[in-house]
Amino acid sequence: MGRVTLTQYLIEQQRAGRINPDLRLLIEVVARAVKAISVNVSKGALAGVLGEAGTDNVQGEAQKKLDVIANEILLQANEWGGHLAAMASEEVEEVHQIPFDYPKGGYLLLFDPLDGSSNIDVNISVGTIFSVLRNSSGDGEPTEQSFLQPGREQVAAGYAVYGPSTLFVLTVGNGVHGFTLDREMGSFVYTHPFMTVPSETHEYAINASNMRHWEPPVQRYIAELQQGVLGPRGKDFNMRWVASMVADVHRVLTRGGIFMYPLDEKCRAAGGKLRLMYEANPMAMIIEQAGGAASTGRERILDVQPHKLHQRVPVILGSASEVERVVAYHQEG
Ligand code: P6P
Repeated sequence: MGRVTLTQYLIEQQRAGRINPDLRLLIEVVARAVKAISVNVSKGALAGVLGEAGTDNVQGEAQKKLDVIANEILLQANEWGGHLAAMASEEVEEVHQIPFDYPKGGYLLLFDPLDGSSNIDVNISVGTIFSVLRNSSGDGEPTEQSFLQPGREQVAAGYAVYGPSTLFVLTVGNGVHGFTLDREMGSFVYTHPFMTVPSETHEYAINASNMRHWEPPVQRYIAELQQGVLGPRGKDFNMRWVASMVADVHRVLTRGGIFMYPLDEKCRAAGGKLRLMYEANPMAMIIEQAGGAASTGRERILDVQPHKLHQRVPVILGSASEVERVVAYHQEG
């Protein structure tokens, strides 16, 4: 069989009635922006794009030059196509309106342009995460309120992971599909059809330095994993923590596992560490579409009713049986 590209996959999804031409164009434009970000990320020190930008983002975090570059690439790529009503970015406080001289469409695009960017300067994989909602504000200019829809309303979600290869992973509600960037051809090749999260696993991902801050259910769950074959789980487990959500979640999607950034005493006041609208929600849609589960520990992530565009939320996602166990421990208190 000849190589199928992202474009061909999207045309087939459109023919099957799963997406419309505007959503197809939206995803193709995001994928094109991802290619441009990949080129910048892969240049590293050669292009003077490493290091701090000298500015802070809405989260109060020091921006890397590549954070700013990736954000600009995504905003500029998506402004003119006529498929969007507005955009929201981790790097920008306010809703980004479509310039008045461009036509508007029916979708809202949210993204974390370069997640895990603290890893950039040490050459560790980073990624882009995006989420697509239908515009709920009619003909008026979209406001923050227009974006505040539960994750179950997403019509598409995906990420790019800039690792040894650049992968574009996407769901439009018909399973999860991966595409590998062919740098010579400049196209995304359909390499990972119907990705699924293995239900059983022996790997967990959590920042163990926060152990003393965790709530009892998480303390119990992790302690049992660490007791290994001598403990109630009856088998040994391995731990991984890249500190780049896209890299950690991609590993979970590819070979199973559980990824956890739970509520702890350090991040309790903020509601969690990871952002709901453009990190937790898109990853939760991907993981559920791949047969896994995604919870805050107390609630399905995709059912969380947002109250603020940049709000944070606890994240426990991956192999369904593991997530269900953690949720059960929260219910037991
Ligand atoms: P910590 C990166 O800054 C990020 O938002 C996620 O990509 C990652 O999973 C998490 O924070 C890492 O947090 O506390 O381990 O540095």
